[in-house]
Amino acid sequence: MSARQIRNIVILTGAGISAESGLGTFRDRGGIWEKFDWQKLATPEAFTADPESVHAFYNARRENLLAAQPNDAHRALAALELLWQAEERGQFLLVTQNIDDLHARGGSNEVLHMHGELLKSRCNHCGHLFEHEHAITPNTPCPACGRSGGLRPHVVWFGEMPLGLDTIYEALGACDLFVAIGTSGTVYPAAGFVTEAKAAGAWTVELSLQPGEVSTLFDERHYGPATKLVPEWAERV
Ligand code: BV8
Repeated sequence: MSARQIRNIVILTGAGISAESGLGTFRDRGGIWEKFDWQKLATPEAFTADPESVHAFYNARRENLLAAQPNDAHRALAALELLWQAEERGQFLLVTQNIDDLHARGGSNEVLHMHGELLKSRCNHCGHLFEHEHAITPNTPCPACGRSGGLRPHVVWFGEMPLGLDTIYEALGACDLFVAIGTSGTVYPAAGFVTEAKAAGAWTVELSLQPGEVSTLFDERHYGPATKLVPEWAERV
């Protein structure tokens, strides 16, 4: 499919795009889920059982994030978004599984965080959703209703429904090009997006350090560090 024919594009990113910004991935050697047990830290049951430890886990990741900077892969996607809109090429949807804000800090205007955002929390008492950089504990009062014990990170835990699925499936159903960047293809429903895109007739591309769990489903695959692969690929689109 020549670049000119591509109108609607859906890009899915995972932890690999932020690895060179110093944020750990999950399943690589020395990854987050090698050091921490996701069943004890990233499920609603874990939060009910031990909110102190869950808050400490996300507070530590939040501190790491505040010290991290976007990289050339984040910036290349931001530039492509601008070009796509300037040339009115068609739909451009950037979906990330990452809870970091490096796409936005890299210049992206629209980012759909399907697994939530680390710099946001919400109150289980009053539903208030707010941005913050400071640490949260079970005793931290809600800035809206003032009650404590109800705040939780605005992230999607295992067993919880991801965010924005309607928007994502609609875009996948109309896309000409689907690109997965720095994701291992192990977590659903994100790992199933390539199948949805193919069903819509889209050309599918995997950019990652190594083949993921659903690599064989992609029409085109390139392996290497995101800061090299993504700018090169964005040049060609
Ligand atoms: C749900 C937020 C109901 C929190 C995360 C079907 C089959 C089997 C299981 C399921 C299924 N459907 C649902 C499930 C259950 C579960 C699931 O998939 N389990 C897995 C483990 C089998 N899914 C859920 O529970 C989901 N919810 O299903 O709700 C539902 C939904 C829809 C419709 C009906 C019902 C919710 C899952 C979300 C959990 N939250 N994160 C937090 O961050 O703490 S998941 C977390 O891991 C990330 O967000 C990400 O999504 C996911 C995968 O990680 P990746 O980003 O891919 O990172 P990973 O480390 O794995 O890979 C990194 C890759 O980068 C590697 O390939 C590496 O080679 C590459 N790389 C490394 N360095 C670089 C690089 N690439 C380029 N450059 C580099 N420098």
